[in-house]
Amino acid sequence: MVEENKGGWFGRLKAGLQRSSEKISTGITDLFTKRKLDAEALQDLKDILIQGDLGVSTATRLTSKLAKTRFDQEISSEEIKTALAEEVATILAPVAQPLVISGTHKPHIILVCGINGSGKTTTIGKMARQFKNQGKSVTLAAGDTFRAAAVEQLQIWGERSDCPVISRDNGADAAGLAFDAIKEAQASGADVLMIDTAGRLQNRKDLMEELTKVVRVIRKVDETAPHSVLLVMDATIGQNAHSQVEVFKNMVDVSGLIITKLDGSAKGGVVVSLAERFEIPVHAVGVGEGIDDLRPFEADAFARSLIGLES
Ligand SMILES: Nc1nc2c(ncn2[C@@H]2O[C@H](COP(=O)(O)OP(=O)(O)O)[C@@H](O)[C@H]2O)c(=O)[nH]1
Ligand SMILES: [Mg+2]
Repeated sequence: MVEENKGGWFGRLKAGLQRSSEKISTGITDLFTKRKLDAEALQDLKDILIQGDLGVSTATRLTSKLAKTRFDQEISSEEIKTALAEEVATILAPVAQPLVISGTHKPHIILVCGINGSGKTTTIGKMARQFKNQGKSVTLAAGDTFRAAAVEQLQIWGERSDCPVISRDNGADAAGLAFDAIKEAQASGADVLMIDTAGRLQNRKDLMEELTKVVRVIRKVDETAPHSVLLVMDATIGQNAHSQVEVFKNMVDVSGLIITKLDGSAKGGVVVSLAERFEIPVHAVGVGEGIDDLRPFEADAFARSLIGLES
């Protein structure tokens, strides 16, 4: 994805995560103005992390780690934050993996799923632009045939990023559309095909079945595909993200996550608990609605921003 100077990326991320980091950072500062890291302080610290959406098990692990080296010592808020940020970065580092288009498959087929409103179509538009900037040819498939205006929305993104959009009428069979899109992308020699899907609500069994059907039909054309299955998730949902990953993982082989709306979400800490629990790569994060507002996910920058440290 787009190479970016670290300062720019960090500044943008930090601004975006401000509401998340405020809770954690201010909480820690209030808690540790010359205080011993005793059992009570550790419990308070754990509560702050849980309130910051890191989840109970991640918060417990982080505080136990701190206790191992610093228990009963006097510790400043800066020291706590630095140590925590390091531990958070250690959890995030293994999942901070950019999406790689190897060039082995032509096209590299990317299936994009996630619930309604999570940011799938927007993310596709942003990614299409990045691939184009890397000199790749990209085709988009308007696989959300369920919701009115979804096709039109993808077409607008297609125009912005100068990529052809393959679509059918509203209510058409999504699997059939995916089939046609692969054939067309193959015929035109596209490097990347991104397939949008409808927002599969967790209680809509029919839509769930549609998603697995799309995958079956894709495999009929190319048995190695889809080469990437991206789950797009909205950071503002906090801990509910866990059940969403579960549900989608059970339906399709989720190969990577994109976390959107980190600008202005107070629940960015959920990314840490997702990383620890699922170990699924996080390819990128959305920090705004614009075409350039998709950034690579960097463990250190994210950890320090989340805890409220300077770069
Ligand atoms: N602030 C912000 N808004 C976003 C981001 N990603 C998507 N959105 C907005 O979220 C809304 C739903 O996005 P959309 O792509 O239509 O979601 P879909 O239903 O999953 O396809 C739109 O208004 C987008 O502009 C992001 O990273 N930050
Ligand atoms: Mg959409």
